[in-house]
Amino acid sequence: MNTNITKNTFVNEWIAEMAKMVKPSEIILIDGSKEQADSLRAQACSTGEMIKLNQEALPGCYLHRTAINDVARVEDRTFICTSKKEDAGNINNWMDPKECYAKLSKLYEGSYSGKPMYVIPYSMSVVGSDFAKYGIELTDSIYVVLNMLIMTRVGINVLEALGDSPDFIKGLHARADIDAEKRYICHFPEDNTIWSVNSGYGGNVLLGKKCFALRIASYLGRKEGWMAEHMLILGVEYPNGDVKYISAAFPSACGKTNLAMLIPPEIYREKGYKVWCVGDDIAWLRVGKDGRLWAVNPENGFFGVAPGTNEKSNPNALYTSMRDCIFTNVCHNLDDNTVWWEGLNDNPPANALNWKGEKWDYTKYDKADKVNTSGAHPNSRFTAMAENCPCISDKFNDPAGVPISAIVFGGRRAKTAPLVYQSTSWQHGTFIGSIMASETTAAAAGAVGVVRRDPMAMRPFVGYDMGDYWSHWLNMGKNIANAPKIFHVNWFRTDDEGHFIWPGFGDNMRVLAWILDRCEGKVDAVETPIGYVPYAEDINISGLDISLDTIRELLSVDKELWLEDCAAIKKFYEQVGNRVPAELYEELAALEARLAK
Ligand code: GTP
Ligand code: SPV
Ligand code: MN
Repeated sequence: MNTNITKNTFVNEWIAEMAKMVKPSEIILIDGSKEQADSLRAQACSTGEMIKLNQEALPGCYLHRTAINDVARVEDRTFICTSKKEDAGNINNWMDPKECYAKLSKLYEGSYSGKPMYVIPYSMSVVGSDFAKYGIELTDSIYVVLNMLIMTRVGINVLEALGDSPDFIKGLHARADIDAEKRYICHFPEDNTIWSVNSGYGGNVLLGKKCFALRIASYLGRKEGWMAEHMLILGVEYPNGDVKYISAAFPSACGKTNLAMLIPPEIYREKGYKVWCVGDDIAWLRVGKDGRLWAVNPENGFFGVAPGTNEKSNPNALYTSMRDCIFTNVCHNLDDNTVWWEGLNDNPPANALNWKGEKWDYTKYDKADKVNTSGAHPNSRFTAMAENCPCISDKFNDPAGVPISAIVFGGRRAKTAPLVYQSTSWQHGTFIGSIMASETTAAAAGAVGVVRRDPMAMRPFVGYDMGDYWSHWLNMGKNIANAPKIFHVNWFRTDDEGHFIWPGFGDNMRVLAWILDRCEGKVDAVETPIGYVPYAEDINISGLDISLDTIRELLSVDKELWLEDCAAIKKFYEQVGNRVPAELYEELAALEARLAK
């Protein structure tokens, strides 16, 4: 078998070594051409791996179903394999690298037999730019190839940019038996290596995304003095044409894609406000020569949550997903060969297959048991091209990225966290990020709706010790002369009946407007024990069916609840362990003291 498929000897030697283990029938280099992608799509349709959808309604769109046991990231089977256990920290699962390589080698052995190995050279960020980092993913899955072609920049130009350098991330993926008991997503930050086996789903197998652009990149960022964060990036355009950029970290399935593609309410649109999307999931951040923090989105597409996406909640995402898109685990409407999901509209298809590929009876839908009775899986997704997004920023392909005015943290909290508040300093902002908490969602396997601490929305994605990660945040702050201001939002406060109080979605613009006004020093705020909270009158509610009293309620700070939270934070810090920076313990003590007053 010819393993000399590139001009880079490091790449070739690694491919040869991996091929010896997984034993493919042949090796195919993915060159980024349309012809090759077309032929792979045709092949995947011929075997049933993908279904070609109605090309009039959904041009270039396909449907794929993953195995029923393989529909989300698996955090309990995700490992950081550093030579010292302490370096992975208490929050990550750890395995000794030698032990892990040996264990997984057995699972990989002969796993490609009878199938080709696809070699995907890809770039995170614009090829050749200062931010760019290169990876090569080896996979036995056409679905993975086709998703990577959308999500990253793939092609021969990546190999040209890499030249004869050994500086690339080595990713090996094998579907093997899709055996959940033998599923492993393992990261070897010291070796620039990712091994993923026994899954075919999203964040487990599209190795450029969570595995590289967050776990490996966060490790590299700490070493090299930059940051890899689970953040969307958006630009707010003012009527005079100025654009201010915001990056926001919310946990999985907590609203990043929605906020990134927000359409402002009428009262803002008529004045000339617009929102531009730079990224919906990941931001790489560096300090610029001008002392500001600059961000790029290293991805090239969106792997977005389908359920809940509709004409009203996120028309931009809906439009983006209607061309050149791969749908995963949504409901298949057999009457017109299109797709459907819960929350798309009020007309569930009568003749349809559910996400498992079974005949689906929508009248049996039970909100309390979505996984078993819904048409689409709660974590079903669309993989769509950024360039197809109507509100994509003209800076999307700018190698320099965009300067960030505000960093926003946010979680899904029924109580406690107010609609919005601002930190008093970078250190206090880092503290606010470190104490983030959110209800778990369907994006990861396990229970849904349980409050857990998810610092900076990075709990599942930091490639090293969490305490060291917080120190890195504090250190970065010292190097940014003109640092962004740090805020926290919560779109998910509920009333006594469990309904969301804040309308959310496009109306979140009203909160972004306050945030940017604060950055410009244009509006006052109330000093509370937790930070600066808006005067209710300063949240623009014109055109909304919501009273000033409701806004007051959304902004209220319940000291008792916060004191309870402090106790939980202390426990969490103890769990993170002895590398929690002293500054954060000081912030916690100061918060408690202010609350007790
Ligand atoms: P990942 O791709 O998993 O990282 O998720 P994400 O953070 O991009 O979340 P996304 O924008 O896809 O939203 C996930 C869910 O939250 C969807 O069901 C949305 O309908 C819902 N959601 C998003 N924004 C809001 C909001 O402002 N209010 C409310 N109530 N729900 C929202
Ligand atoms: C997330 O879970 O945060 C996602 C989806 O963005 S996945 O790519 O599966 O991680
Ligand atoms: Mn995400």
